[in-house]
Amino acid sequence: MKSRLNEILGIKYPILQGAMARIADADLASAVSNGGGLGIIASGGQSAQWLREQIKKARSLTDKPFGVNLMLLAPNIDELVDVVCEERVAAVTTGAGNPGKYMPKLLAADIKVIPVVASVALAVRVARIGAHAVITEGCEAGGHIGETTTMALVPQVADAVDIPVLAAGGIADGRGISAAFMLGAEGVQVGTRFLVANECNVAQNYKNAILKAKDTDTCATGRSTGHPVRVIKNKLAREILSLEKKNADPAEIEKLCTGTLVMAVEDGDTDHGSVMSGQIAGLVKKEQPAAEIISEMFEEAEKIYENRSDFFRTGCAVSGNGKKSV
Ligand code: TUI
Repeated sequence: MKSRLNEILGIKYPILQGAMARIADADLASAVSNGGGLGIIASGGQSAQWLREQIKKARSLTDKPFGVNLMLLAPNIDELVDVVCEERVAAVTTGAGNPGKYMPKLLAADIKVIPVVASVALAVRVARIGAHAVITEGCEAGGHIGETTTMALVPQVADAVDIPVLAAGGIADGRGISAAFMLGAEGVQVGTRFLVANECNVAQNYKNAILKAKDTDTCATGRSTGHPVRVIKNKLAREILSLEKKNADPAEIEKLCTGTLVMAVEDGDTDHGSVMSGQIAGLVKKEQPAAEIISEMFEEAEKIYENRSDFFRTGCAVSGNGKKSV
């Protein structure tokens, strides 16, 4: 499966690795890039020095292109932008805001800019100011989310912009890729499935929480603070939800969340930490190398495409996971 993204980014498969804050480092990004996708180093919550070191490390681990994610709510965002421009990374994805202020600088450094958007309005705005592609992220995704689902958002964004659209949120296998392409996407961004990649340096307890999650095990906390975040429904999440139900002061909730991502990611405290995960975690059942995740997903998607006429002839598609056949 090829799209304009393969040419724009110089990658074999049109798949980007999601930017998991505090998790996605040079090890994971280079493994994804070596597997033919575009690996992403997540700079959210990290220092400029950490980011520069990770970029250099990734360059030592792969000769393929990789990117950096800029979380626009980061207090040191200006410094992080300077680092990606000085290091001239191949691509940047942005999240949690409007990247307009930084676009001229990023484009001048010859960086491919791919903002994550949660609305048609922002997709149109970033396309107008030179974005090379746009990641349309539905609220099935893990971490900071918008309000609209992938299913509803992707076709509306695809109709509204001429640049390539990637779908994100709820995609973890070949069926998700196929569905995204059917909706008008030319690529996908996948986060949750890469959390359990062998090369992902997150605490084993965090991986285990993803591996054992069921379909209904995530929830969105923080709607009352204006920063909804999808996480595994654990002790911390239940406490936040209960406070929100009682209309607690948003400042109190923000305080309760401080430091909780690091607790989950580094200490493996999956009861009191923030275990960010997409709704598709219930489909993620095994740890494997990142390259294998990518090839498996695209093999499944291609099988579905080869058998696509079965959708209409028999009303039963050959399932991408091989469990069902006509
Ligand atoms: O950014 C993400 N996901 C993230 S960032 C993150 S770090 C964090 N930690 C604690 C609290 C909050 C964040 C964890 N997960 N995804 C990309 C994304 N961007 N999702 C939604 C959006 C988004 C939402 C609204 C982008 C733009 C937007 O509107 C901006 C505007 O001005 O219209």
